[in-house]
Amino acid sequence: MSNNQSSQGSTTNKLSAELMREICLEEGADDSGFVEIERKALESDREGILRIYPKTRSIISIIRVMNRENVQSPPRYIANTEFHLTSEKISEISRKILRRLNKHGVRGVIPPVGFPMDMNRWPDKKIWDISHKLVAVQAGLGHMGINRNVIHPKYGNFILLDSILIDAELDRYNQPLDYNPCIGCQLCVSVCPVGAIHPDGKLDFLACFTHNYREFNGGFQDWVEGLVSSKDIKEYRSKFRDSETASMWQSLSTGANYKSAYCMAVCPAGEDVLYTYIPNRKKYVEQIVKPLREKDEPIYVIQGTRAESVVKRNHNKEARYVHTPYRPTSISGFLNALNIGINPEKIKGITMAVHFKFVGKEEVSATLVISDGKLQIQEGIVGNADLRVHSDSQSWIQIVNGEMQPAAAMMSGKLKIDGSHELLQQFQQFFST
Ligand code: B12
Repeated sequence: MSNNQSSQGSTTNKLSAELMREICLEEGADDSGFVEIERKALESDREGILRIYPKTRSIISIIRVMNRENVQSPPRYIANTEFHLTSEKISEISRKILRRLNKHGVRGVIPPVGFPMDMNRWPDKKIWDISHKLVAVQAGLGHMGINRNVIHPKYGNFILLDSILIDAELDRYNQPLDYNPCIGCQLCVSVCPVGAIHPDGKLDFLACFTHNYREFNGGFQDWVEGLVSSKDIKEYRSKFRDSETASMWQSLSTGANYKSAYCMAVCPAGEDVLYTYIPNRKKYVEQIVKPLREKDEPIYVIQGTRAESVVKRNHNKEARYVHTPYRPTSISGFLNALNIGINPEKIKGITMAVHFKFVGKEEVSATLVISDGKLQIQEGIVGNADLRVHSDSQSWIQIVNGEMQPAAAMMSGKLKIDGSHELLQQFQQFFST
C-alpha cells in the first residue's frame, strides 16, 4: 500500500498520503487529512496524544457528515439520534481504516469521538487527551467558526470528527486552510438559549455545559445529590418533574442526550448549506432559526449567571435552576475552576487582587487579579493584594465547596485572612453556586 512499505513494520518507510486518503474515503470517511506528531500547533495536545499512544508518529483526521435536517429539527430526540448514529458510524470507519493499515504492519489507536473520557480527572483537569478539532484544523479539514465548531468548506459544521493515531510516517502532510468558512452571520450567537456563544468566538463553557449537557456527568451529579438529599418523595418531586426523571432515564438507557446544539443547527456556512441561506436569509431565519428560538422548553441555569438573564429575556424559555457541576477536589482544580466557575456578571465593575498561600497537602501560591470584568491567575505572589488568604489547602477546598464555614476554619487556625472580611464575602459571592 505504501512506497516500499514492508509488511514488517512502518517506522522506516513512509506511507503514501495519496493511498491513505483513498483508504479513508473507501471505508466511508467524507474527508481526511494527515498531521505529523511534531506539528507546533499540536503542542498543547502532544502530551495527551502520547499518553494514549506513545508510538504516535502521525495522526489521521477524518470526518463524517451528519444529516443536517435531523440536527435542525426542533424535537431534540431527532437531532440526538443523528449525533449518536453518526458517532457510532465514524468510530466504525476509523476501525476499518486501522484494520486495513494493520495488514501492512501499521499499528495505532483510535481514541473515542467524545465520551467516554477520563473521569478520574474530573473536575480538576481536562478529561480528554486529544482535541479532534485541533487535529482537523491542522489537517486542513476546516476552521473553527464563531460557534467553536469546525466548519468544513463543503459540508459546513454538520460533521463529526475522529482521529487515528498511527506509528508510521507519511510522505506528505496537510496544512490548515488559508481561509475560514465561517461567514460571521452570528445566527449561532442569537439562537443559543443560554448565550454561551459570544460574538468574538469566546465560548461560555459553563453555560453550555450546564444546560446542553444537563444529562451528562455534571448534571447527573446534581441530579443524584438532589435525589439523596430529598427527605421524601414529595421533596424529590418538588425538585424534579416527572418529565425530567423520565428524560434522565432515557439518557442513561439510550446514550446521553444533548438539550440544544442550536449553534450547530443554524450554521449556514459551507458550500452545501450556504445555498439554503444566501438567496433568502429571511426565509432561512423563519424556517431554521425561529422554531428553535421560539420553542417552549426548560433551560438549565445557575442562579445569578449571565445565562440566567439570557433565558429571562426569552419568554418561550423557562429557567430551571441547578447547582454548579464544578466542585474542585484540589487547589490546582480550584485555580482551573476559577476560570470557568466564576460568575462574569458578578465581577463586572470590580477591581481586586487576591494573594493565596496554601499549605498542608498542597503547597501552592497564586495571585488572582480581577479588573475590567476579566480574571487573571498567575503562579506565585505577584504585586500588591487587597486580600490575602493563607489557608490549609484541604480546608480551603471544603470552604469553596460549601462544606466548611470560613469562620469555623478561622477559629481552628486553618484559615487566616489579611484584608477586610467584607472583601472575603464579596469574593465568595463571585462563585456561581
Ligand atoms: C470538551 C468538549 C465540549 C465542551 C467544550 C466545547 C469546546 N468548544 O471546547 C462542551 C461540553 C461545551 C461541548 C459542546 C459541544 N460539542 Co463538544 N467536545 C468536546 C471535546 C471533548 C473536546 C473539545 C476541545 O477540543 N476543546 C478545546 C478547544 C480546542 O476548544 P475551544 O473551542 O477553543 O473552546 C475552549 C476555549 O474557547 C476555552 N475558552 C472559553 N472562553 C475562553 C476565553 C479565552 C480568552 C480563552 C483563551 C479560551 C476560552 O474554553 C473552551 C472549552 O475548553 C470534543 C471531543 C474531542 N475529544 O475532541 C467534542 C467536540 C468538540 N464536540 C462536538 C460537538 C458536536 C459538540 C456539540 C455540538 C454537542 C451538541 N450536540 O450539542 C456542542 C457544541 C458547543 C460549542 N459550540 O462548542 C464535536 C465538534 C464537531 C465539529 N463540527 O466541530 C467534537 C469534536 C466531537 C467530535 N468528535 O466530533 N463540547
